[in-house]
Amino acid sequence: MNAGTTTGPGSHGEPETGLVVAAYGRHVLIEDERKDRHRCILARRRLRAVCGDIVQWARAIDASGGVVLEISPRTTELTRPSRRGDREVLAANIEQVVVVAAPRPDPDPFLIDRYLAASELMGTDGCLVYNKSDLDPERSEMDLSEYSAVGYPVVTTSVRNGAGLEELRGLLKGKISIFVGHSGVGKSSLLNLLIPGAEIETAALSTASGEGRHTTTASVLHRLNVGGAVIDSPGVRDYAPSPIASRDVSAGFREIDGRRGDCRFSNCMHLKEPGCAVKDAVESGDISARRYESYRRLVRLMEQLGREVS
Ligand SMILES: Nc1nc2c(ncn2[C@@H]2O[C@H](COP(=O)(O)OP(=O)(O)O)[C@@H](O)[C@H]2O)c(=O)[nH]1
Ligand SMILES: [Mg+2]
Ligand SMILES: [Zn+2]
Repeated sequence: MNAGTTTGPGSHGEPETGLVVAAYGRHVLIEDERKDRHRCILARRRLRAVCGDIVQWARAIDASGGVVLEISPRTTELTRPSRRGDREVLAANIEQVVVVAAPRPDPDPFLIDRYLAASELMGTDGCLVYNKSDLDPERSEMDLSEYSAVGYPVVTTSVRNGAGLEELRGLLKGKISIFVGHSGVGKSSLLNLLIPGAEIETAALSTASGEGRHTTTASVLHRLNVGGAVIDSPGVRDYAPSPIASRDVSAGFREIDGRRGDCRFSNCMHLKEPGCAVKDAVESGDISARRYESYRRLVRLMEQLGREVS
């Protein structure tokens, strides 16, 4: 019986509200209001659910699982450029982007800046976790002050010796966060330390979805016992926010955006214009030259993406 795709009278219960804790194509795992999890199928081809979505769903009466009927409007969307050049939603209703970096694999500050820019652009909190601090006791492999100087919380952690774990827990408490960053920096290890059994749970979820091979490619939402939740996202080699106008890039860099009104020209792009307060601040060292370079690179990237779509 194809209970997963029909919603005829009698086959399903009344619609109820649920939370998407994992999505694998048309298969999604829904957490109900009692925090039980159910394997569901999207009712219509046009529906596209991502981790963190709030949905209306109906449970199958004579079988396990159910069907997702509607996806509620999202408060935030973490996106990246899709292969076709527009935007692909990675996760929904996020309140905080937690960028995880480590001494190894080599930290990439430009990648960190692009994630923080994405969090600024979607209007959520952003913060930085420097994990594997046991490998860099002197904190010499990365300039963390670039981030704390502009107001991002920075937490130094180690899964090896437990350093910073309580501070991290405090940062995550009561919010829906997503862990992002290079693969291999320790996102899943941190999560497993925060939520013992998270790894086992991830494996169980992907088996229940019947799509076990997606274990490492899907985002999974885990509840914290202090309130809130963390979405563990698969590791990436690279990331950029989805296409925006190049003049909107400055909104992704708070120290640049904050000087917007001080430039001679109101439409200053802070690139070659005279009387640019941002370039002055870079010269005087008030803005990190490296963060500014990140801004310029992202402007160039958005110009390229813009040309590709048009
Ligand atoms: N030395 C050290 N190794 C760590 C730490 N955290 C994670 N690792 C190791 O780094 C590797 C990648 O970790 P993983 O959690 O899979 O990274 P992810 O790809 O970001 O999820 C594993 O071999 C972990 O054991 C840490 O704090 N210190
Ligand atoms: Mg991982
Ligand atoms: Zn300017």
